[in-house]
Amino acid sequence: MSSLFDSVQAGDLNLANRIVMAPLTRNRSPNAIPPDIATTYYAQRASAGLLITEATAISHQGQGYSDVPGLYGTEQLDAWKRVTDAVHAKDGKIVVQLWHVGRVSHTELQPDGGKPVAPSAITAKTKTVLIKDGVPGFVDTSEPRALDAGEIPGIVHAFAVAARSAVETAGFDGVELHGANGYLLDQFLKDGSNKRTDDYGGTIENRARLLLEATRAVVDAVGGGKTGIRLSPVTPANDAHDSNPQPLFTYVVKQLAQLNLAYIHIIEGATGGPREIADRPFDYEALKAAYREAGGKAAWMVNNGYDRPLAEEAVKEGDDLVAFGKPFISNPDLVRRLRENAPLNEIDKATMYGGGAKGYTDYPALA
Ligand code: 8OZ
Repeated sequence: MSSLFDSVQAGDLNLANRIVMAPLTRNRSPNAIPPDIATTYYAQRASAGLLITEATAISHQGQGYSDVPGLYGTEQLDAWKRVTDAVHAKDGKIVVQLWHVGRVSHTELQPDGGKPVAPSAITAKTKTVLIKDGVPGFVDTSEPRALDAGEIPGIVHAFAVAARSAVETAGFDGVELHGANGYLLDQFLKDGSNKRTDDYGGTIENRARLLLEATRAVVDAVGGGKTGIRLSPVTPANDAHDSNPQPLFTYVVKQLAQLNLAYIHIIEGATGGPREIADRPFDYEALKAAYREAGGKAAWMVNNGYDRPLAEEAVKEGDDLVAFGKPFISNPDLVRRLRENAPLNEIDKATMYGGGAKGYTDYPALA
């Protein structure tokens, strides 16, 4: 029987323990370049079995919030290399989350002030963050335009290029496709946001096509053993909704089973909120069973609202990895605190998005 503190293999990644730092948006990267103190922030947390970076735009079009990082410019990649070097110096492992926001964006953040892109021209009922004169504020997302089918290969290619740059130039141990939380890949998956009538809309197979093409392209670029993917079957985040998620995600994981991935990362329930949603039931055990029955060997990573007892239970019951989000913001030494059952620092919500060192690199570790 495994414990949270046992090592585990996830594809090519040999992880010292099963505690993962979930991707956490921090809005501290002006011009999409991670700041120097991002090096300190991630290195402070390097005792996690795996660090997943904050979501990182694969292209300028893929950006949807102020001051989030990117992977498409040399200065961005150089800055990330300093981060991965610092994590590796502390024997940590770090993958970058590959992000295209789709419609969750604003014209002010898009190349040439254009409309954000989406499967269909339906505005997401959600907000994004624009930072003006250093002050973050929530604004409605802009009306998107539907992608032309001819633009889709370019997006698939952008995922692959970002993945290759991440591993070969920025020194990451691998990558995670952001297939969750109502961003582009999730927008294509779900019938609330995808009303297309071409090969990328309609049936489950068609709605899953972009996510699977992007994943295969990333696997071709860096290898399945360095590739993970994050999915959120029922989250309402960013106006995501699907009329029948169980068969949709069953199909997705069965297809992913053929790609020899490092891990599958599942957000259970509402991202950062309740683990059960009354009108959005979902059977996660059945999803995992479908993946294993289809031959999937990747590590199975669970996330959302885990504390120590729930995480230990999950690992005992056969989940391989547990990702912790907010507890990792306020506890750089979360692994030690869980091991010693020590109290956790409270999070300061006011410094989660935007700002500098305060609420970023100044949370204390145990003496
Ligand atoms: C919080 C604020 C902005 C973005 C996600 C990338 O939900 C995010 C995100 C979270 O996956």
